[in-house]
Amino acid sequence: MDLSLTETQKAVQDTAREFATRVIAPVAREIDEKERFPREILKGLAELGLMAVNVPEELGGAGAGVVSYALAMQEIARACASTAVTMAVTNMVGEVIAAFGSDEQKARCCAKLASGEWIAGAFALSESEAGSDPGGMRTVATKDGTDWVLDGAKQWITSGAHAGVMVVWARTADRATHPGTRGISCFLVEGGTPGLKVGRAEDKMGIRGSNTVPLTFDGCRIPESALLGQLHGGFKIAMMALDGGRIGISAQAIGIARAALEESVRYALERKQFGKAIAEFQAIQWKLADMRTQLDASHLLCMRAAWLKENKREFSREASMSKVYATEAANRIANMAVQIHGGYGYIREFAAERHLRDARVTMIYEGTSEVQRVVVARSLLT
Ligand code: COS
Repeated sequence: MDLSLTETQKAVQDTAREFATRVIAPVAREIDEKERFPREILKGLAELGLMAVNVPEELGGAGAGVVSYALAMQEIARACASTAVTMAVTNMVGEVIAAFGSDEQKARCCAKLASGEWIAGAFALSESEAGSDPGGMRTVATKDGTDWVLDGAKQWITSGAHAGVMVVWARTADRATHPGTRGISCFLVEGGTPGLKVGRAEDKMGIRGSNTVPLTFDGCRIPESALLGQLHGGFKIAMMALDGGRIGISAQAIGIARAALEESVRYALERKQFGKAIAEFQAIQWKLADMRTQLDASHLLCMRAAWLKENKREFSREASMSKVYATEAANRIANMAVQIHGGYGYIREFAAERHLRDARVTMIYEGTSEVQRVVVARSLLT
C-alpha cells in the first residue's frame, strides 16, 4: 500500500503549512481572545487557493482534490481552529454549488468564493428545533409568481454575518403530499438580500474567532433561479454535502490534536520536576504515546475517506467513522495536553486550554458523534 502523497498534495500541504506557521499561528491567540473574524487571513487563504481546494479549476477553484483539501485543513486547524472552520464551510459551499448548481449559479458563485471576493460561504440547514433531525425543519419557501419567498429561522450558522452566499434549505411542499424529507428544497441566497436578518453572534466556548449566528427570513424574496438542484430534492443535497463536510471536520480535529501533541512534547522536555524533565517519567511518556497513536489512527481514517471521495467511491460511512473517531480522539488528546501542562494547561498563557475548548465542538457540528454512529450502524444493518 502506497501512502505517499502526490506532488500536488505535497505542494498544497506545504503551502498551507507555511502560511499557517508564518501568518496564522502568531495571531491565533488574539483571534480567540478578541473573538475576531480574521478577514485578512481568509483573503490570504483565498489567494493561495485554499478556499476552494476541491472546486474545479474551470470554476475558479484549485482543482486539487479531496486529499489535498483534508491535508490543508489539518495544517490550518493546527494553527487556528476558528480560521479552519470558516475555511471548511466555505469550501463545502463552493463544492456543493459546483456539484449541484446550474451553469449560471456556478459561474456567479464559485469564482467569488474561491477568490475571496466573497469572504465566506454559509450553510444554513439547522434550526433551533431541527439540528440532528434537519428533516424536521420549519422554514418554508412559497412560490409567488416566478419568485420564491422564504420565511423561517436558521440557527448556529457559521459565517452567517459575513457570507457572500448562503445555501439555505426550506420546505417547498407539505408532509401530506411529500412525506419525510421529500418536500425540502435548497436555495442560494446572497448576503444582504432584503428580508434576511442576521441575529446576534453566539458567545461560544471555543472557535471564538468564527462567526456563528441565527438567521431570520421574513418574506425574503429570491428569484426562481435561486433554486439549487431539483425541486424537493434538497435533503439529499444536504446529506451529500455533509458527507464531504465530515471529512473536513475530522481533518480540523486532527489539526487541533496535532498542535496539542506538539506543544505537549515541547513542554514535557522543558518542564522539570523532581530534578528532571517530566518527559522522563513514564506517566507522561505513556500519555504522549497514546496521543500519537490516536492521532495517526485519526489521520489514516481521514485519508481513507478523502481518497474514497476523490476517487468517486462510496464514502459516507467512512466519512462518519473518520469524524467520530478523529473528533473524539482530538478531545482526549487535547485533554491529555492540558494534564501534561499541569496548572499551566489551565491558564491562557499556554495554548493547551484553547485547543481543548476548540476541539469540543467538533463532536457536535456537521453531525454529532451520535449521528455519525447512526450512519455507521445503519450501513452495517441495512
Ligand atoms: N447521501 C445521499 N442521500 C442520502 C444520504 C446520503 N449520505 N443519507 C440519506 N440520504 C437520503 C435517503 O436515501 C433518503 O432518500 P429517499 O427519500 O429517496 O428514501 C433520504 O435522504 C432520507 O434519508 P433518511 O430517512 O435516512 O433520513 P433521516 O431523517 O432518518 O436522517 C440522519 C438520517 C440522522 C443521518 C441525518 O438526518 C443526519 O445526517 N442528521 C445530522 C444532520 C447534521 O449533520 N446536522 C448538522 C448541520 S451542519 S452544522
